[in-house]
Amino acid sequence: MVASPPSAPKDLKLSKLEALKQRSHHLREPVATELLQPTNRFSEDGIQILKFHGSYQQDNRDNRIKGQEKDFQFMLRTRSPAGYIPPELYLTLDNIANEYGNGTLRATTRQGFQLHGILKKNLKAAIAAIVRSMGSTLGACGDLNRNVMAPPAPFHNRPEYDIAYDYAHRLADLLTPQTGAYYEIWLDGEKVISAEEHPEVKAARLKNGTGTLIHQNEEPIYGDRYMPRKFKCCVTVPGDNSVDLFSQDLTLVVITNDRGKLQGFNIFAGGGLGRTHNKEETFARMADAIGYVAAADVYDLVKAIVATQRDYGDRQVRRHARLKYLIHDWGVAKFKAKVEAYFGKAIAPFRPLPLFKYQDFLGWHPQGDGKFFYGLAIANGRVQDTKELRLKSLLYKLVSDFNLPLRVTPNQNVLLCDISPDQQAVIQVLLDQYGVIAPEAIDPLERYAMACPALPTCGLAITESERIIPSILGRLRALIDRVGLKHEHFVVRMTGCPNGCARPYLAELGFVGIKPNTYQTWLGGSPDQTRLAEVYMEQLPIDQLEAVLEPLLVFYKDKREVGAKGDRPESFGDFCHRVGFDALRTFTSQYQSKGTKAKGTKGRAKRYRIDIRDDQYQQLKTLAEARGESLAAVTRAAIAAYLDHP
Ligand code: SRM
Ligand code: SF4
Repeated sequence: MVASPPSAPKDLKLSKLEALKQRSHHLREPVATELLQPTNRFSEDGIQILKFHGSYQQDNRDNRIKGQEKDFQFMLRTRSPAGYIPPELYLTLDNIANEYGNGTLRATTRQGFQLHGILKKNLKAAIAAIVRSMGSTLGACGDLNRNVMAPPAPFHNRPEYDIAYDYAHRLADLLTPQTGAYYEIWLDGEKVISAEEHPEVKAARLKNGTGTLIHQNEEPIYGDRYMPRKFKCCVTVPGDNSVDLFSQDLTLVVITNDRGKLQGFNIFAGGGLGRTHNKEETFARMADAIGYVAAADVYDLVKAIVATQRDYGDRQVRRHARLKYLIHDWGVAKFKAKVEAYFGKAIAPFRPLPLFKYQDFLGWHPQGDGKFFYGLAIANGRVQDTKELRLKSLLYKLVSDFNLPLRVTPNQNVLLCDISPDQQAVIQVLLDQYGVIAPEAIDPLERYAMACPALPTCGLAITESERIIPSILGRLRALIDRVGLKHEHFVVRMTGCPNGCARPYLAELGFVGIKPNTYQTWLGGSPDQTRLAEVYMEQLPIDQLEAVLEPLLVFYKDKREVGAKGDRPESFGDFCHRVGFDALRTFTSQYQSKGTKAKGTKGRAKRYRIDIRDDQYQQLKTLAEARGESLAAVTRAAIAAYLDHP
């Protein structure tokens, strides 16, 4: 029995940002007016509304000089469902980076591209060029549905992959803002159609729901004030966690029948990673399994979930406004009941799923349609030319010479798609010539690592991230080799603040900037990002990286489960999770590094734990003090004496 349609709570008083959204006239003002003003920046209100158009006002923090005006510039982010970037769009982005930006592009953790360093006077030309090249930045930032993710691999012989890709686009279209503001402001009203919407999406957007639609509104799904906060979705296939599905507000998992025909979707909801240091009421959260929906009803269910968050999400306290807090506060049962009230029927039970695995799709792969794709690694997503690797020039050449579409991966890499067999050899020659190394030759520590941009562009960064991670990974590699784990690797992710943009809370080793040169350290995530890590150390000064990690790695080396021959041994994250942080800390406290071990011992001294009573401990301690010897020496002597005459 489904409850009657909901009546959303009425806000007592609108918060500053809610009032701003309300009077923005569906994202028009004050951006439209301020864009025409001969200034190099927007007002505070302008900055907030500009985000919905896919742009952030930033300044180059390296160039800050006390007392002088900041070096204002803008970041632009594409909205590219499933990471799809048509060739003409890529070439345009490259041109904009050269002409108006800082000369680099950056593949993001949500499968878009970012451009940095654009001046206000060039913003309109840049956005217009993107839209005319089949791209968009609308809704890439702001309080609405963000870029919809999907596994990027174009496996055309595995129907579930094509379905996930298709539905990522449909979901993106369904939840795209309907306001005319974007075209009015950036294209002088010219409505450029980038791709035809699926007719089902058009119909679904306007279908009269039980409270899901706001009638007579330019934004029938969002209304005047859009969402309380950003909203993030993905569509994936059973077993594929390339999208970090547990970190999303809403995840759809494609369910097909034996013949690969779409039946429906499993639904997860309530994931999210953003936190604030020292504010326990903010936390990273894994999405919960909600249920199953038949394909015919999927739009209605998505609209019902969006409407639930739209109407009940916290619009007073932004820090508490994401869907994850609503589900946490209500519990899954109440959340489901509210969603069902909008949906108009009960949500079916969740279908069984295989275990999810992480995949990065690097290197050559058949697409299953006679063509191939090549997954190209991009360190931290930064597309630029260096002495060793002329990545930016290579990508431009490959896309322009062969007209290849790209798919950005959720791990800040790109897949070059639709390569015909006769192009493969010549493309491989170009990859070699420009300095690309085979995926197997990349240190897996680097291959699976991610870092957010942080300094100098991100206004919220507390520490370095993208710029420091290469040296951190180098030090980690040296340490791992030194403790005798030469072929071992694990997932390392780093961010310059607790917002979680490179999803560090799902890594096996996560570094989260907490104060300059100091990182909160997270351990215990799984290699497939299916478990949340936990804080192991509140503040790790980065110069103590080796001292802190060495005992953990040695403990791991000695005590991990090895399994059958040929199997990969237990991973570092799984190990930390299994033994628990108490055991890690105990081992660490008793650990003597090779560098400090007693003279004459070969290798690291072995340590054992023995329980003794409090009074015995006190007796040993008193004796040790009286004799001026160490507690350990006195204890050893006492045990030896007993063993000699038991
Ligand atoms: Fe993020 C804010 C960069 C993915 C959580 N994020 C920012 C801003 C815009 C900083 C700001 O508000 O001034 C960063 C711009 C930095 C710069 O200089 O470019 C920024 N976020 C990024 C990107 C580029 C990181 C990357 O290495 O690729 C990612 C862009 C994705 C995209 O194409 O849309 C990016 N951000 C994420 C993710 C990961 C994800 O979505 O899968 C998260 C964690 C998941 C989540 O949302 O829970 C994330 N970003 C945040 C938050 C915290 C949100 C929260 O709920 O508390 C903020 C701050 C905010 O919104 O107030 C933030
Ligand atoms: Fe900026 Fe923090 Fe996101 Fe890094 S995690 S990009 S520092 S907001």
